[in-house]
Amino acid sequence: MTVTNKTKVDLVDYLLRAESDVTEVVKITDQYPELSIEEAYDLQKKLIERRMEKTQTKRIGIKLGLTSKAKQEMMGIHEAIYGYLLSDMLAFEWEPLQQHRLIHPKAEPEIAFIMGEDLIGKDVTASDVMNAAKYVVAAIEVIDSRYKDFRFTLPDVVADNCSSAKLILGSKLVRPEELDLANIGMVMSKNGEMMTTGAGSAVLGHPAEAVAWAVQKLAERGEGLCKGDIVLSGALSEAIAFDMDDTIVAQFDGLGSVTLSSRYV
Ligand code: OOG
Repeated sequence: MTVTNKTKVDLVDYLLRAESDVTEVVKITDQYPELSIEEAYDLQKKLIERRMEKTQTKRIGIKLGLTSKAKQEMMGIHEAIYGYLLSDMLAFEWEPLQQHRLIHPKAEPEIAFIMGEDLIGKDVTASDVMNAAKYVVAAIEVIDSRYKDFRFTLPDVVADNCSSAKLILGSKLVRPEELDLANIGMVMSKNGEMMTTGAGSAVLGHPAEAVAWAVQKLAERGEGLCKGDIVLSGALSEAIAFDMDDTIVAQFDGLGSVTLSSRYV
C-alpha cells in the first residue's frame, strides 16, 4: 500500500493518539512495509507540527538515537536517527515523573549539549560543534516507544519521533572543551544497584561527532540547530526500564550526576 498524503495524516493521528491514550500500538510498517526512511522523516515532521499545535508546546532541541555501534548492529543498520525535543518533554530532578502518563518507559544516560550559537550546514564538523556549544551537561533521556513491546524497524521509529518522551538535565554546566568527552565514564544505577556502564566514545566515537552528523542530516532538510537548543547526543549504554517508585541515577566523570524518580499519580 502506498503512503498518500491522506495516509500520512492518518498515521500521524494514530501515533499521537497512542501517546495521549498511553497505549502501545502495532507498528506502521506492518501495514506499509514499503515506508522509506525519507517518508518516515516527513511523517515525523508532520507529527511534530501537529503535536506542537495540540499541546501548545515549542521546539527546544534535537535528540539523536541509535548512535552506538552495538545498537546499530543489533538493528542491522548503519545510520543514526534524529528527532525533536519539545518543551513539555522537559522534566526535572525534583519532580517525579508521572508513571501513568508513560507506556513502557526506559532511561538512557546521555551527554547533552547546550548550543551557544546557531549551527547549520552540510559540512559541519565535530570541532564546529564544540565551538558552537556553550555547555555540556549530564542527562537522562526517557524513551517510550509507542509501538508494542518496543519493537520496530528504522522507518517506524523515525516516524515515532525516535521514541522521545522526556528528558532530565543535571545541574552542573561545563564548557565542552574542559572535558575529554570521548573518555568520560558513566555508571547508571536503579534503586542503588548498578545497572549499566558506558563511555562517551560509545556515541559514534565522540558525542560531538554524533551532533555534527545530526546537523549535516538536518541541513538536507534546510534545518539546523539554534542558539539555546538542547541536543541529546545519544545513549552511552543500553536503556534501562523503570517502574513507579524507581529511582535512576546516572553519574558521569566530570559532569556530576542526574537523577530520575517516578511515581504513580
Ligand atoms: C530508539 C531511540 C534510541 C538512543 O539514544 O539510542 C535512542 C529506541 O531504541 O527506542 O534514543
